[in-house]
Amino acid sequence: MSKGEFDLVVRGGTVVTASDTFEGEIGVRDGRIEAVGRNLGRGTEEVDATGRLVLPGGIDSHCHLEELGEDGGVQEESFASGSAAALAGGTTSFICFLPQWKGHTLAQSAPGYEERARRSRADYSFHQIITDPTPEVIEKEIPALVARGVRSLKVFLTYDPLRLTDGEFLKVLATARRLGALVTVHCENFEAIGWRIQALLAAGLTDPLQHAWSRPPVVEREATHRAIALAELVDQPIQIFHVSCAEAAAEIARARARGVKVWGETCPQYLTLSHDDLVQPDFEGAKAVCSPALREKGEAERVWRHIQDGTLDIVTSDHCGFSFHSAKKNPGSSSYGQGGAVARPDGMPAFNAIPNGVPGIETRLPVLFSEGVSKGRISLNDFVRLTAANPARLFGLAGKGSIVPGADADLVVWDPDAERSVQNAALHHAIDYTPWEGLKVKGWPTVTVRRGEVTARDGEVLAQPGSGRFLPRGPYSFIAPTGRVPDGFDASRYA
Ligand code: DUC
Ligand code: ZN
Ligand code: ZN
Repeated sequence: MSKGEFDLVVRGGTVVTASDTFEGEIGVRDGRIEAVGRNLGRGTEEVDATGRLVLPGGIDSHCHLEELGEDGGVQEESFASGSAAALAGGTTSFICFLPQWKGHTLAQSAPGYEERARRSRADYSFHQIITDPTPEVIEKEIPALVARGVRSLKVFLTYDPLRLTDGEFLKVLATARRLGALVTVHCENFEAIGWRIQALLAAGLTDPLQHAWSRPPVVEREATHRAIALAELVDQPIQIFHVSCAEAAAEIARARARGVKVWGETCPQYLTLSHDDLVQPDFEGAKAVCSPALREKGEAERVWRHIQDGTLDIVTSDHCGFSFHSAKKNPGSSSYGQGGAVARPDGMPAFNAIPNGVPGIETRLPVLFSEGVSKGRISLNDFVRLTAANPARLFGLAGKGSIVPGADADLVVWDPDAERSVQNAALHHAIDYTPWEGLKVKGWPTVTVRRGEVTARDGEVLAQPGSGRFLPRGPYSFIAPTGRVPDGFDASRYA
């Protein structure tokens, strides 16, 4: 192929960003967008987007890949398979989690994890999970980590080996404030869930549906309220992960109205699934066990409303690599559960031993597009904002999430009219099911470009393992504290 003016030109499509929709061509050189306009010169490679949309590559800022357990267990989804699924589904960058095992330093936890991540085909960054904020972790390890570009911490307010007490959470918030990092929070009340689990087991109620009964919306609402209140006390910006119900979203809206810097994330499962998915024959309800839990029918529509009113800023997958046969029906010692296995007469685990989480890194964009844009709940620009622009802005991913000269050439050519039925057999993840099996969707990605390279086309993944890049995140002003602390006393400088 003779050399063109650009390495790649995407032509003929309707370009959509978080703020604009226009007919245009995109010229790419050295992995970056060089020109956006009309009548651009030839590209060495050309992508025909006639009749299609051209969107910024998706950013999935919350997914679990190849996580290593202290017992030597590894989550089934590898970086190579999970990132193939990401690219096939139109996602060019993701943020996953560096684990901390309780009782261990960060350095001792999950050795070799960053080495494993280098197998990714998509670009990636990390959140650091903090389960044990010892003086060494707080004073030495977190500062070193932030300096290396890991600029967000994840804390859990539930799960036995992961959760923090309020006092520990305050220490993490104060540390993040001093260092200019964002704190992301899993909000559920651990003690309340434990109390409900014991009662449900004592009553002989052990089905997957009881997973939802063990952690109803009030449990999430209380923890969301508490997380925001403690963040407000410290004046540390936070993001509430995976909001599943209107009650929790309302806590975010109320806090925002009084000027607190708090953002909200939700996931396709909370916009499309319900208790009905937990009540399925042959133990298949286990496929829909995730936390926070799925809610009663009707709740999803209320969560959509909080997307529409701007309370929820981001839609991620919370992708988890637990297959139905190997993990959901045969739990090992996953951290994402609460309580030991109770034997049921059918040999299946009780609800509280089923590992929590659903796979969705590849279906996130098609399901959201179909249920959101195609069904008229959100606009095209909202779709881009929720899935690419806001994750980039909120997590400081410079050069990502937009289509402007100078940005990384991460693009998805999207067919808004393609009608598909979601089939696990056609997905690229390593998991043996999708909770959206058989869902009819309208809208599907056809070509995914990552830093100027065509990485997936019509369901075929072309990128090689190891072609993704680590994305270090430097300081960014969007997450600066407000400067308002109770009584004008900034305790985080001393604690
Ligand atoms: N929720 C899940 O469902 N799985 C993993 C972690 C989480 O918070
Ligand atoms: Zn979580
Ligand atoms: Zn998660």
